[in-house]
Formats: sequence, C-alpha cells, structure tokens
Amino acid sequence: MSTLKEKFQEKAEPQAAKIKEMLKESGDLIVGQVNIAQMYGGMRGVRALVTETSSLDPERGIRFRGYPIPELKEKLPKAEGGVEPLPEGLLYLMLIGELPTDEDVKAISQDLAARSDVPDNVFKVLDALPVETHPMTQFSIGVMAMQSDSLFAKAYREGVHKSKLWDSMFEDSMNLIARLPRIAAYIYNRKYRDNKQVEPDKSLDWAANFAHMLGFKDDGFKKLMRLYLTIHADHEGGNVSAHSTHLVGSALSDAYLSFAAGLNGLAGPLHGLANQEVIRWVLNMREELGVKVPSKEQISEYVKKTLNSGKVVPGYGHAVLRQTDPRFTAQMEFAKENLPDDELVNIIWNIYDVVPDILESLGKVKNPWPNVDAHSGALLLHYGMKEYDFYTVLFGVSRALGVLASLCWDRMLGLPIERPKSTTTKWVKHFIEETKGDTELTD
Ligand code: NMX
Ligand code: MLT
Repeated sequence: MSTLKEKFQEKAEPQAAKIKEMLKESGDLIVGQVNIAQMYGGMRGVRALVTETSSLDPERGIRFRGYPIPELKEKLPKAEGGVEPLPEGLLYLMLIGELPTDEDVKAISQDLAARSDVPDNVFKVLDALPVETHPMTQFSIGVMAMQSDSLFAKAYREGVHKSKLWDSMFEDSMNLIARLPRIAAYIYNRKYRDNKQVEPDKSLDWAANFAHMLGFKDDGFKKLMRLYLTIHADHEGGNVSAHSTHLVGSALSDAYLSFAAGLNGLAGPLHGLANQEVIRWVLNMREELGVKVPSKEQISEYVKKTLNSGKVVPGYGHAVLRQTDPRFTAQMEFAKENLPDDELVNIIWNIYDVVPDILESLGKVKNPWPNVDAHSGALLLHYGMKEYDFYTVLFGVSRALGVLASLCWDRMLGLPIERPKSTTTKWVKHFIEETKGDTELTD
C-alpha cells in the first residue's frame, strides 16, 4: 500500500499541472468585483483565494471536499465499535480528495503515533512560562519552540528546488499534527492538574490518545473528541486562522511559523476564543441572576443587557453563514443522543430559542443564528472539562488538520507570495471624485 505522501503526490502533481494549463487558457476571466464598502468591510464576499480542502455555503454550511457533516459522519471510518468519525479520515479526505478506507485511516493513526514524540526542549520552554499564561499563548509558543526541527526550513536553506519543497512541508505538517495533542495536554496538565502528566498511549487513535493524555478516562469524552476534532478542522480558506496560516506560508515560512500565526488569529474572541466566551457568558448569567436554570424570559433580558452594554452575544453570527451552523447542529445531535438531560446543555438550547429573534430585531446583524462555538463548551463541561480558557486549544488542535493540509497543497501548486494591493483613503476619495468625473486618478 502506498503511503499518504505517495498518494498525495500521485493526486496533487497532475492537478498542479492541470491548474497551470487552466491559468494559461482562462486566467484572465473575471470572477468578481470589489466595492469600496468591501475594502473597509473586511473584504466580505470578495472571492480572491483558492483553498482545496473545504468550501462554505452560506445556507448549507461547510462541505469538506463536497461532503457535508452528516454524510461524513456516515462515510468516514470509525474506531472499533465507535459511531463518531475519526479525524484522521478527514485529514485523508482533505489531502487526497477521496474518502479513505479503514486501512488508510489505521495507517495514518499509526504514522501519527510514530511521529508524536515531542522534544524535551519544548517542555522546558513551556515550564519557563508563568502558569497563568493563557493556554492559547502557551500553545502558540509551544509550536514555535519546535520550529528549529523544521525540515522545510532546512531544505530551503540547503537549496532544494522549489518544485520539491512540498515534500518537506508535508513532513513538517505531519510531525506537527502528530505532536500537537501532546503539547496541548502538557499545557492542560501543568496548568490545571498540578502537572500530573499522562504518557501517550500509541495504540490509540489520534483523538482518543489526546483524551487519554488530558486525563479523561470516560469513553464518552473520547467519542466527543473524535467528533470535536473532526468538525472544527476546516472552514474554507478565508477565516482568520486558515487565511493567516496560508498568508504566512506564502512567504515560504515553514509549517511551524505559519501555523503559529494561524493559532494567534484563532485566539481572538471574534474567532476561536468565542468558545470560551460562550461558557463564561452563560456562567456569568447564572451568577448574576442567582439561578441555576434561567427561564427564557430571564435569558432574553440578559441578552438585551449584553447588547446594551456594547458587547456581542458570543457564539452567534457569522461572516459567511446565514443559517444555523451545521457544526452546532452536529453537537446538538450528539447531546440529544448522549446527554439529553444535562442542565447546561438545556440552557444552551433555550438560548438558541431566544437569541435569533433578538439579534434579528436589531436590523443590522446579518446572521442571527448560532455558530460552532455556541454549543461546544457545554459538551466539554458535561464530561468534566470545566477550565474554559483551554477550549480554544482544542479548536486549534483540530484546525491544524485543515490548514496544514492546505499548506501542503499551496506548496504543491507553487502558489506565490500573497501580496494584495492596499490603498489610502485619499486614493478612495480621489477615486470617487474621478468616477463622478471631477478629477484625475493618482496613487
Ligand atoms: N452579537 C451582537 N452583535 C452582533 C453579533 C452578535 N453575535 N454578530 C454581529 N453583530 C453585529 C456586528 O458587531 C456589527 O455591528 P456594528 O455594525 O455595530 O459594528 C453588525 O452586527 C453587522 O455584523 P455582521 O456583518 O452581521 O457580522 P460580521 O461578519 O462583521 O462578524 C462575527 C461576524 C462572527 C465576528 C460576529 O457575528 C460576532 O462578533 N459574533 C460573536 C462572536 C462569535 O461568536 N465569534 C465566533 C465565530 C465562529 N468562529 O469560531 O470563529
Ligand atoms: C471558522 O471555523 O473558522 C469560523 O466559523 C469562522 C469563519 O469561518 O470565518
């Protein structure tokens, strides 16, 4: 059986050649326009990136290589006796573009286990940080501490031909994906469990071993991790973590430098940090109201108070989606099957009943529906992970699968350094005047 790298080469090399041909023939076709509002408005809706791994439909949500989450849950290989997909299978799908067999997935689990040893110096770097340091900051530093191992940086320095650089990018990406759970677990155990570290169990799959190293023995938590690490893996190319990874990688920075950039973006409260903010917000609501289970009326009042104090309702809204996020729905289904009576989960469902109408009534929120972060914390809390500052690290471990698979594709396709044109408000004003016919345009 050929290795994942050989399969990637078999698939991606001819694809890269076809894309070159396509660009020669059709590169000058126009796919869209940009207006002034988009220049000031976070480039919303500007179609200017190519990402092969997944694509986001505003109404139907994420599709990984064309497969929506419910279909993936059915078609991706599972652990023995398991019901949730193995994230290794999604990695295969994103890299190769086809569904893997059980054998393919087993081979990836074994390969990742074999690559998973973390150099001692990384733990020393983490130990040197004040334990209060936010877990996402520690995680990003942990990734950076491994950069000296980059095979890509070494290959570049040794003058490897640019058409071959994808090979060391692939190796770095797999090494990084293999090691991330260990680093994340080390941070968790050092910060929250009196440094009680758990040795990896290399016989387990990637997600189950992560759950094991975090100190969770419950099979339910392992099951949740498999789902969690699958559904957070990718959200096409324009989101902050994917785009920053891609952007930094376009300068031929290696996978460690590029992924750390992505993590730093994920650590923002409007992006991945929203998962911790949701639980912080719900727990604050309970404390302020002095009740364990607030009524829908009380939730409604609290939402209005949040909005009136100039804050966002965390876990709601999206830059692209215009419907309930299917990743929210997948987690809701998991909860209905596994923990239907959980108090906090029921509060999350009551919030879902109340918030969209209120956000809609503001008249400015483009998507009043919940996103992935609205549900995840309640599931983690159920299994005993109460330290919500850690939640975004879990998101980061998962996001590595998508953004690093994309980085491999970027190098295989030989994409150039990303460098869009920026402009000044002076130029914009001139542009407006010129368009109205009043003046001549200069930079
Ligand atoms: N609560 C309150 N106001 C909101 C919300 C919300 N959940 N969502 C959007 N708005 C406001 C937004 O702040 C903006 O207000 P203003 O014009 O006064 O600046 C207005 O509605 C229009 O924003 P949109 O065009 O609807 O949203 P945009 O595309 O700019 O931003 C988010 C998308 C996701 C940043 C935004 O919806 C948000 O801040 N949500 C809460 C944070 C969150 O859950 N982020 C997680 C996203 C998913 N992820 O994991 O990354
Ligand atoms: C993501 O998973 O990256 C978020 O939903 C944000 C986005 O897509 O913009």
